[in-house]
Amino acid sequence: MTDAFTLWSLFKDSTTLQAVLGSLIGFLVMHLFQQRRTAVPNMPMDERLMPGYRGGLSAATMPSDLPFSPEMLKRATDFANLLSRRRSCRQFSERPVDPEVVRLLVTAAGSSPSGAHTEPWTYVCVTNELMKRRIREIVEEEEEINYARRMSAEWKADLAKLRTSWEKPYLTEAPVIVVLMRQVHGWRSGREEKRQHYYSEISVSISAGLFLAAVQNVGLCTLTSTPMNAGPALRRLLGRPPNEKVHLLLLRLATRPTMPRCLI
Ligand code: IYR
Repeated sequence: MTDAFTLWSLFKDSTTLQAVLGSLIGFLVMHLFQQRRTAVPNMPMDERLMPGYRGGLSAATMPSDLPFSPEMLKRATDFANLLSRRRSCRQFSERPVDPEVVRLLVTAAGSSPSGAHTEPWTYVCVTNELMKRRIREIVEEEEEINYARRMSAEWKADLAKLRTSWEKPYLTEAPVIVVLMRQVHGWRSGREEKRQHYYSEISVSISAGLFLAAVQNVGLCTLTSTPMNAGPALRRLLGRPPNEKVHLLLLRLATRPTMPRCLI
């Protein structure tokens, strides 16, 4: 009791002690507040993406908690194996893909890092037969000129082993065509002021990579395609605004490819 009294008298008379304790309390309150603001919401991602679903990674096996070995090695091996089985396919099954799966694949791709977190991508998923036919017409019209005049002899020689040509029947066979648009810039406060997009090419390409991995993970296939000179007409067909440019065409199919990997 006497000790407590002495401590209190010391504290009461010392402005230094008061200042130290005050700072300590202030620091603790700030720290707690920050923790609350940045803490990952308790709800697991699975549950947020798909209510009722409780599979996937449990809290105990989130990547940051993985024991170094052997679990980490096993996961690294499994993932490398999964991705090494990816193929660029030009023959597609026409079986449709569940739209909810497509939405989740785009959600995965949207987790990509981007310059100043501007997320400069738009995934346009086309399943409509008429639209796919129009996309094919636009691409084939340009590819015919590309193969005839715009591509060098060296380029065509390098492609010979892949047996590609201006003809793209897979554009109407694939159940989904995903056109990945790059937003060259964005908008602030409605459409009044342009918003700068930093490293948009790199950001969109990283996102495309995550998309390919996500597609591979569900057993579907893609063909990444960059149809030279067809971008503006595709953008207009899809009704996308002028600040978006066609970055890539990503095609997806429902089943494994109908052809084995070209061993060359
Ligand atoms: N875009 C054309 C040509 C083409 C170019 C490259 I480089 C490839 O790796 C594959 C094809 C086409 O799709 O046929």
